[in-house]
Amino acid sequence: MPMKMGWRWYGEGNDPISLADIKQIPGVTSIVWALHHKMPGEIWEEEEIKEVVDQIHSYGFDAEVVESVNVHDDIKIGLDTRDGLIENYKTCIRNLGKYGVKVICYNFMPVFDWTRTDLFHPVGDGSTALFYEKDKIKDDYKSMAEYILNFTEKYNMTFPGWEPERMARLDELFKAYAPVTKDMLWENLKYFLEGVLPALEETGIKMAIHMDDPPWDIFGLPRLMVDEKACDKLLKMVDSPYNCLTLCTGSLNANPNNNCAEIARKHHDRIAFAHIRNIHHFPNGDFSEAAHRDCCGETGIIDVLRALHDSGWEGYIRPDHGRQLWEEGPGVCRPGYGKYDRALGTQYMLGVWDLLDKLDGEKK
Ligand code: DNO
Repeated sequence: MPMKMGWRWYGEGNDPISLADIKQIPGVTSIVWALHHKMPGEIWEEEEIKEVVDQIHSYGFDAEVVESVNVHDDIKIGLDTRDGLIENYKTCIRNLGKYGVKVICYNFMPVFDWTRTDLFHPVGDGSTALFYEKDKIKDDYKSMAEYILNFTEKYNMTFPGWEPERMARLDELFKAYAPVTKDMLWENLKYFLEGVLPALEETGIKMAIHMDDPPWDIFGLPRLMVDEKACDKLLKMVDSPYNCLTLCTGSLNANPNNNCAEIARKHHDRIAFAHIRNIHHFPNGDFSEAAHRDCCGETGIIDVLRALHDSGWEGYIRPDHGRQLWEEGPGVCRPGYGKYDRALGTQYMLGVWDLLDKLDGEKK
């Protein structure tokens, strides 16, 4: 079975890009979806799951990857309430298993998911991209969160991981995380994974942890999935084929010392899902997201694809963030999730993959 090309879709009425639009992109077979109205800890009911899966199937796509079922802060912090919340998570896994889901992407980042300081930063060719200015992410977590939340409010577009209800309790959350060291966070992740494992074994669903974005501690909050060593540790800590990675090249390579192709070669059998994104680094440590074409950034997109291809990898892959092109200004698309650059990125990835297939065929 070859790899399966996916596309993240935010759902009917919640995404300006329709399933009919996505259908016109050659090679996309899998819709990566979620119930975006759900708060962490809530049960995803069967009827709600069925409704979305049916919509996706009606266009001939599979609905086998969910991104994300978010993990409640109490589980990450290790509070007494976590056992009940883990039970709820297991119910979500079982319900998703009934509708053919094979992979759940999730993250274990305290408080914030992906973090950027500019969502529409000029790239220099008329397009814009997400940008990270290192000096702006120091102590003032509130102004960073305010920037993102003002944006979501103004354009009536909530972002997963940036739920306004949670963000309204920022001080409380920071206080609750204060005693949580990196070691404790690892322990809490292990406890969570061991807790959900029976539901994974029953349903055959793989949990694929997303890399931390950016891959370093921010605002004093510990971050775990930051490099190759962390991937090794995670996979060994719960050594089950259901404990997997989402190899997010853009997240990892925000630290230019991370070699994503090497991680792909080493752990291909435990990479259930790959997010392919290119990063351009500035000498002062700032970075911008870039087009998928290898030479537009320094992430090594061709090397990563080749590493996956040469290992006979059969997981799910999707273009991650793209730039915003043409009329895709603020309010027109979700930052990073416009239509055009992700479609271009898909074709670039498939072009590389098809050529690698052809070269292999010629060797035989
Ligand atoms: C950003 C995404 C992340 C990802 C979560 C997974 O665009 O890649 O928000 O979905 O971290 O839980």
